[in-house]
Amino acid sequence: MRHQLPLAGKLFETRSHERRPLAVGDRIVLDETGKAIDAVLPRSSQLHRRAAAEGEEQAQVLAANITHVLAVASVASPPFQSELVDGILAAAQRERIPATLVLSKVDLDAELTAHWTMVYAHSGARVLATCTVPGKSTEATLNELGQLLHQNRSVVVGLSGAGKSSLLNAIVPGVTLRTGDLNHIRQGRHTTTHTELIPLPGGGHVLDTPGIRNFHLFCVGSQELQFLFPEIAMKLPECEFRSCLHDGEEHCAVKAAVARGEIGPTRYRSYCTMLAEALAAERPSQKGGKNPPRGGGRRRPRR
Ligand SMILES: Nc1nc2c(ncn2[C@@H]2O[C@H](COP(=O)(O)OP(=O)(O)OP(=O)(O)O)[C@@H](O)[C@H]2O)c(=O)[nH]1
Ligand SMILES: [Mg+2]
Ligand SMILES: [Zn+2]
Repeated sequence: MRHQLPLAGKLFETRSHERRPLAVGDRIVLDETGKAIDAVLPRSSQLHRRAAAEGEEQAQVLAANITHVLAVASVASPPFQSELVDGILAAAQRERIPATLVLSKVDLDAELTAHWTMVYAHSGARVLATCTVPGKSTEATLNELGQLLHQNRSVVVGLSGAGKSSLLNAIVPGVTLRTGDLNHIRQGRHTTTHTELIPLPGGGHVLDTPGIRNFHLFCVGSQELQFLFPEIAMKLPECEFRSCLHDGEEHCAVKAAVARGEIGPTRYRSYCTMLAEALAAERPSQKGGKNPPRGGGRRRPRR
């Protein structure tokens, strides 16, 4: 059953760092009349990004109280977008929410499927390659995904047209979400226009979301970023300088691993882009600089 309830005015003041005080998946408390939302209970987890707003930085919470993030990215049509995927995976890592990367539409390009599977092998996310086209569908990975969905409260995120709703239609019996025409999507029209929480027969919940074009982390620190890319974090003990941020230092184990092909160049590029943004936000001259500058201790040798 669906109800529309107003929010108590105080929620707009106490949660001003968020663009909206309530997110899909939130647990709420009603007031004594039972007709208005009085409080939002603390979240066990949230997937949030920097809202594209002017003025003070605000967070947009895409989903609250989730146990699984499903990033869907097509290998072709629309083309795979590394920065978007890396932003989603880093945000999940930040909240310690297990993530799965679905490489969708694998019927369109086997070579790219193999390439991206390899790039994300050490990203901390489970990688599943899928196709939902009748007659060519990937039964094993769709079944595996079905199991994951039944055990979790999952949020499905990705570019418009990546095939998020098609995936849920193929996996969940009885679900018939509207799916899009790529010509409409190319003109900037999303097929799914609001986030929907779908209870699954047999257990679990899924939140299908409208497509997003970018995913910038909200208020992330320059020192924190390296830990959001597990394949980078793995190399840290080998960098010569303890304060190495892996963006140009000598004797950097991360750069060496990129050169040897152990870390994907697109993953490293996404890290460097996020790092540059975080450092710019930390500069003291900038308003809203919340984190300490990285300071002069950067070249401290490890021993
Ligand atoms: N070739 C191929 N096309 C697919 C596959 N899965 C989905 N599509 C097509 O991709 C288009 C977009 O699919 P949707 O499921 O609507 O995409 P979405 O990610 O939900 O899009 P938004 O709701 O706009 O965010 C549709 O035309 C689907 O038929 C697949 O495995 N292979
Ligand atoms: Mg959709
Ligand atoms: Zn380094």
